[in-house]
Amino acid sequence: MTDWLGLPALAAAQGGQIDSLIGWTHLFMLILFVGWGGFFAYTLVRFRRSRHPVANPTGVRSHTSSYLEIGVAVVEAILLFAFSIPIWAARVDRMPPEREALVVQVTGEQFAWNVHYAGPDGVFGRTDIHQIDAQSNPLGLDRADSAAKDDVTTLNQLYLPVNRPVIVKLRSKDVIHSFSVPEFRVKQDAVPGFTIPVWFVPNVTTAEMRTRTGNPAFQYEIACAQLCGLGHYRMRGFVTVLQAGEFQKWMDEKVKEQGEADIWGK
Ligand SMILES: [Cu+2]
Repeated sequence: MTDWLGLPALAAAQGGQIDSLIGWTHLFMLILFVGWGGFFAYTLVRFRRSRHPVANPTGVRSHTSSYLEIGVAVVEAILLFAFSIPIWAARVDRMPPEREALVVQVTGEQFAWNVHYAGPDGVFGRTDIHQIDAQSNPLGLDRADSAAKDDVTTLNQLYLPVNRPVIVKLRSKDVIHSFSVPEFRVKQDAVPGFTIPVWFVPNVTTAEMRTRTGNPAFQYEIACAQLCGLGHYRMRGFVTVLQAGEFQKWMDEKVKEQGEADIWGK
C-alpha cells in the first residue's frame, strides 16, 4: 500500500508497521491539503472584492469555528493517548529479552562507527578511557579484563544474523550522532553520556537483497543522520546480514583472530 511513496526496500520484521504509519500519515495529510486548499479557493471567490466592497469589522458571529477547533483538539488528543503512546510503548520501550537477542554496542565518534561484540561469554569487557588509542584501540577496551578476552571489535562493519532480534546499544564519544539504517526503518540518536538501546529484527540477508534488487554490490548502510561535524558526510558504516550459521562462523573467526593478535601484542 506504500509503494507510491518510493520508500527504500524493507528488510526488518517490524518495519511494515512503520511503513503503514508513514502511508496513513501521508494519506491524511493529502486529505487535509486538498481540503484546506479547496477552502482557500472558496474564500477567494466567496469574499471577493466586487461582492464585499467594504470590510465587515464584526466578522463571523456563529460559534461553528470554535466547535470545529475543539473537535480537532479532541481528535488529536485521541491520536496521542490512544495510539501514539501505546504504540511507542510496544514498539520502542518493550525490548526483546537479551538472552534471545544479539546485543551489540555501537559507539559513534567523529566520523566512524565502532562496533563491539561481547563474544562467546556474552559479557562486554571493561573499557577504560586511558587505554583509548585512535588507531589500535578506539574503544579503550581493556584486554586484561577476563570478560574482554573474547570481545570482538570492528570499525564501520556491523555483522548481524538474520531473523533474530538485535539490540544495538548506542553510545557516542564526542557529539550527537544518529544511527540510521533505512532498510530496517530504524533511526536513533547516539548522545554522549547515555547508552540508548534500539532494537529490530533484520529479515533479509545481504545476499538475498542483492538477488532481489539485481544489484550485486548492494550493501546496507549505516548513515549518520545528525549533522555532526565537517566529516559528517563520510560517517557511514555497513551492515552485513548473514544466515545464522554464517554469522557464527564469522564470529568464531574474529574471536580467534583478535584473541591471537592480543597474545602477540603482549
Ligand atoms: Cu555523526
